[in-house]
Amino acid sequence: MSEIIATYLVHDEKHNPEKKAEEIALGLTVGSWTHLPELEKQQLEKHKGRVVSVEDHTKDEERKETAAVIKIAYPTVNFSPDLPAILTTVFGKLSLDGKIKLLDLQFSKELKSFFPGPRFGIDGLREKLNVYDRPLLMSIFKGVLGKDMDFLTSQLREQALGGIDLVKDDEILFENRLTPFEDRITEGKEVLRQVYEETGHRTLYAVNLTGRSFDLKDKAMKASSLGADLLLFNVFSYGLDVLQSLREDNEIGLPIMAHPAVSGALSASSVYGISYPLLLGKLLRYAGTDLSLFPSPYGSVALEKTQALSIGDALTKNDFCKRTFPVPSAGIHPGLVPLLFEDFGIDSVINAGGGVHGHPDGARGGGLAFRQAIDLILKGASLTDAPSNFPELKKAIDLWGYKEVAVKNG
Ligand code: 1AE
Repeated sequence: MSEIIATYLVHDEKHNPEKKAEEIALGLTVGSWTHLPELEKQQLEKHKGRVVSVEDHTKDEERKETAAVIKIAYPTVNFSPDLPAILTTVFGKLSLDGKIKLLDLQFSKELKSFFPGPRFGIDGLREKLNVYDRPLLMSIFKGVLGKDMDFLTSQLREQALGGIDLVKDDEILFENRLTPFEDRITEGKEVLRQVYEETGHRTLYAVNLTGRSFDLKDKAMKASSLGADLLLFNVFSYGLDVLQSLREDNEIGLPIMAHPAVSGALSASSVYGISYPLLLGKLLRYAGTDLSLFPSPYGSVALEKTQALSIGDALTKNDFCKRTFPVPSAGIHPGLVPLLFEDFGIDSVINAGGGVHGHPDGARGGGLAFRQAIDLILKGASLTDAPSNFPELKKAIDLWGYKEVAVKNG
């Protein structure tokens, strides 16, 4: 029988995680078990949850609770093969029932076959850009609220001239009169075409797909017909299944970049919610995002390093589907490139808003400074070795400093 196995961290006030595990396994599947007549028990057998393990007990005397990691297997026959049904089964009412955090979900092979994974993934996006030998560089429009198309397109041009590979809308830019969705796509495309003709550098633009849920499909199809490069999507304001529907629609057929807005409300607590690696890693990848943004361990909004690394791992490790680009973000400047490269490697995207636009030479200088930092790191050099022909990097380091990677022993 096919199952999905959920791993939870529980903090049990009754100091009996084994009992708690049994209650979950039965409560979320067949309900009451012990008082049922024998015939009914037999009929329900194939629906019954199963306690796989209860481990890592630690009794917290002060808080008077016992922490344990428990694994419960749920028969896939209980639910339809979609994320709304899966999440409601494994963490529906349970998410409201005291201190419990969903750490991971192990999908059976059969269940995985109902999920698309990314349409393009790391390799497909590299092909679109024709860049194979370095981390990609992304920047974010900044200060565009209340500004018109002239402002937006000149900012786009400066970012592209700085050698940036991907430019994304700010996630807080919604449908508006001054920079309408369709104009952003068509005029942005023209700017990037001109820069490509002038420099040979290709930049792709991720336009923010926003609005009411039922309008998204038509809007995304319109974006596709206008030649949009990518869609930015605030997936946690809508739901993972909406992302999956956008991914699966062949008439849309565009790469999707998932923004983590709102995910902190679901994942930031150490004792409640859904773990970051599951939410921003595995589930986003299975649902079909090509790029996943998340806070790096270093910038203005930071995640614990182990959490950030686990997200990167979930997005890129061997699985049934294509790999998703990890995009560690927030407060990133060129001086952090060595650490980001050390943590996330070549198959990642370095992403900055303020660290590009706040450069003394503007967005073009900011982009160049990042590209110079990436070049040095790939050569195994230190950022302090910046030669005199890297003036933009030097200015960035003078302004924001830099962090070297600690030398490893042995
Ligand atoms: C984790 C998301 C980061 C993001 O969307 C954003 O706008 C970052 O801006 P900066 O780089 O911190 O200015």
